[in-house]
Amino acid sequence: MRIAHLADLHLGYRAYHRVNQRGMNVREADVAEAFRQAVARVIELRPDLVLVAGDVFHTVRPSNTAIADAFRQFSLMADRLPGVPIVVIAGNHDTPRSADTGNILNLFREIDGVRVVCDECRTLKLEELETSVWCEPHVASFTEDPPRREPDPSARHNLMMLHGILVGPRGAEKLTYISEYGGANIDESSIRWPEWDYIALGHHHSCQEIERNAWYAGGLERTSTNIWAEKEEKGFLVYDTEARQAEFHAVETRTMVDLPKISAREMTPAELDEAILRAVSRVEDGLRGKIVRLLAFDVPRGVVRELNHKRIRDWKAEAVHFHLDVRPPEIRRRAGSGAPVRRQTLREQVGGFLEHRWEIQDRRVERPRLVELGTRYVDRTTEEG
Ligand SMILES: [Mn+2]
Repeated sequence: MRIAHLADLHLGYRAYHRVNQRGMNVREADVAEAFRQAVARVIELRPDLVLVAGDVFHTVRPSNTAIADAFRQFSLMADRLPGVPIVVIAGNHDTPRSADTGNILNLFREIDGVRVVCDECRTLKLEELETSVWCEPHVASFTEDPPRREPDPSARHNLMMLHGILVGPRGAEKLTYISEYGGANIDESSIRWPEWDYIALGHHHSCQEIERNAWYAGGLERTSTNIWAEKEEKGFLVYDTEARQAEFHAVETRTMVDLPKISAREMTPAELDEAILRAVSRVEDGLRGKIVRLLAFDVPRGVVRELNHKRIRDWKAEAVHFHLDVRPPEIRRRAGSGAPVRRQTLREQVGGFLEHRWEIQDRRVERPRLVELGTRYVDRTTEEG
């Protein structure tokens, strides 16, 4: 049996306040386009089964455009692959905090051939394939006691699909960055790995083998909290249960360029400007249509002020996103090992997390206010000892 395994589509994701000719956020359009490509490719590949391991949508309330687009693509896939079951579970992004909000993924139940599991663990029996799929959506994993994950003895093939972050030696070794906060922790020892023909994982945004029979498919576009950690190609997997082998199928994504870092120590503004210009000119065919980052370390505030901001603004206008990430000199202190390190204070960690990492799902929350409140609470606990 050949299984197409997709995950973390994040349809409706938006970033950078940049719109295309049709008035659509450029990144939202990119994500939709990556999914279109993936669907077209899945249709060509004619798998026996399609698994979508959570985070179909980036938010609990995606835009109408994102919903309509997703519905169209799932309908197309179901229509072109008659008799091929398409099984979808909810991830942390498309699971509302309150049960009475209802899950938008349930809409896809209207499509013949699509099955959706949002609210609890369920074993789906796919008679035509003599296969059972243990479906474990985010809410079901997000509990203190892990569910008892049992293969179905009456099935020829037993598959498992879940969405979360593996906690244990495999996760520690193989999940090298945090895709996103807010995922369920899945204790590796609660899974009896060899008992399953395939384990389709979602949540980690890079394609990653965990065991020979267990993979994260990774996302189709770069939508992690820190996209710069997603250097690899994006796409989906086709797993063959007989050969016990996974094949990766890449999709085309927006070009992302992370320029070599500049160490600006002792540089004058003119020298740093020159170094920045040199770095940016190295981008082949210019910045247009690209997401570009340039990191410069050890830049004092006074130097930042005197940089050529007009030119930087032009680059920002040209690229889809140009991020000149200028960092001030760090206060260093010697640690026991002799290496110069500076540990962040708890206040800085909390502030940084809320400022850059925490994904605000509720529009009423203002980020500056959130950061202010978070750091104030830290201060208060410190004061109270
Ligand atoms: Mn995700």
